[in-house]
Amino acid sequence: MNFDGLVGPTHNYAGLSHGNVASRTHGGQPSRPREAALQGLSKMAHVRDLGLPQGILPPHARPRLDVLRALGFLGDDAEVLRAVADAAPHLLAAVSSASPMWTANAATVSASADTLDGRVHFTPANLASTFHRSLEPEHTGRALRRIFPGEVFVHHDPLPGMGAFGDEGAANHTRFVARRGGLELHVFGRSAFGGGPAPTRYPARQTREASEALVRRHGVRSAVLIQQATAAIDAGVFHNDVISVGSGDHFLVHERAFEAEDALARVRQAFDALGGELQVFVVRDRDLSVAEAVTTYLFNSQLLSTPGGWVLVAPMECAEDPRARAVTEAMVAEGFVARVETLDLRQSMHNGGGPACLRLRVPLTDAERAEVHEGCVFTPEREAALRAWVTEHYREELRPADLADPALTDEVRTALDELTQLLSLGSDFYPFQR
Ligand code: SUG
Repeated sequence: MNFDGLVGPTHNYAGLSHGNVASRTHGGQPSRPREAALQGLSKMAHVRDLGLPQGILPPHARPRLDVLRALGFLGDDAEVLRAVADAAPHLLAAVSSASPMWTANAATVSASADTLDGRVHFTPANLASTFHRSLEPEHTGRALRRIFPGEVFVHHDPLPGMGAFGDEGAANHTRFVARRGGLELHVFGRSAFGGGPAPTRYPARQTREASEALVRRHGVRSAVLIQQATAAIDAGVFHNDVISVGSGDHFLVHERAFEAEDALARVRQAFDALGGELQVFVVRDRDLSVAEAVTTYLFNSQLLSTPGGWVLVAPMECAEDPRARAVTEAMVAEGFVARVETLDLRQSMHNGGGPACLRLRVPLTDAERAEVHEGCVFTPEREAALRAWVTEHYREELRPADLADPALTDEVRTALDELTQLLSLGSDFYPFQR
C-alpha cells in the first residue's frame, strides 16, 4: 500500500537542502501551496485508479513555534514570528517547511514476511542531516502509531539523532520479492566509524551504521547493504531514490549508482539465493548522465506492478526531456514495463521531491491491511472531501515574507483541526490541539 504525504499549507521554497539541486535552485521563489496539494492528490488518485491500494499521511503542524521558543524567541505567537523574521529568517523558513510531504523519508518499513518475528516493523527516520527535517520524526512516529495500531505492527523509536546514525528512511531502502521471500536493499552514503570513501562536496545523509541498525532491530532475514557512489552524491543524488528504483523482481538503476563495481552482482546473487531472477534495466551514462538523472528525476518514479502489467509513473519532466523520454521508450520496447505515465508534480519537484519521494510503501498482508486506520485510506469520497478542504484552506501563493504572517499560523491550525475530523484522527493528533 502506498501512503502519500498530503502537502501541507505552508509548502514553500526556502533553499534549505544543501546537496539537493532543485531545493537550492528554487529557494526564495514564490510557491503555490494549493496547486501543490492538488497535484499530490491527483497522483494518489492516479495510482489508486491503476488498481493499487492508496493511503494518506497527514501534514505536520507548521510553523513550529515551540522550536522557536526553545531557541529563545519569546512572546506571544505574533511576537515570536516578528522576532525570528527580523533576526533569523532562515530559522523561520526551517520551522515552516512542509517537508513531511516527502514520506519516502518518513520511515523504513519491513514486511512481516521478511522479519524474524513475523510482524511489520517501522522506524521513523531521524533525518538528522538537515535542521528542518530533523523536526519530523517525533510527529511521524505518533502518526504511524495511530494509523498502524495493534499487535501486528511494531513501532521503534528513531535511531539516535546525530550524523553518525543519519537515517533518511525508505528513500534508501528497496524491497525485492523472490519466490522464497523478500530481500531488503539498503543503500548508504558513508561509514561513520569505519572510514572508506565519502563524498566531498555534498553530505552523505545515510550512514552504514544507520542501515545496519535498521536491519538488526527489524530482524530482517535477508538484506544487502551497498554504498552509494560518492560521485553521484556530489552530483546531487542526495538519496538513492534519485538514481534507482526497485519493486518486486524489477530494478531500474543507473550504471553509476553504486560505489563498488560488483554492487549490482551482489544484489542479483542475494536475489538468486531466494529463488528469484532479478529483472534489471541498467541506464547507461551515455544515454542519461547522472546530472540528467538529477534534473529529470527519471529514477524517482514509481515502479508499479498493476493488474494491467508493470507501469512506471514518472514526473512530466521525463516526457519533456528527449533523452529521458528515449530511455523510457527503450524500457517499454524491451518489455521492462508495459507503460510509462507522466504526471505534473512540479510544485514538489521544485523542492527535489518527485513521485517516489511523495510515497511510503507499506507491504501488508490482507489481514494487516484490515488493521490500517480506515480514515487514512484514499477512497474516491475522501479524495473529493480533501480537494474541497484544500481549495477552501490553502493559499494560492506563498512568498518567503508571508511565513512571518501570524494569520498563516491561524489558517494552518483551522485547516489541520478540520483535517483530523476528515481523517478521523481524533482531536488530540496535533500538538496545538492538546
Ligand atoms: O530532504 N527537500 C527534500 C526533498 C526530499 C526528497 N525525498 C526523496 N528523495 N525521497 C529534502 O531535501 C527542500 C525544502 C526547501 O528547500 O524549502 C527539501 O527539504
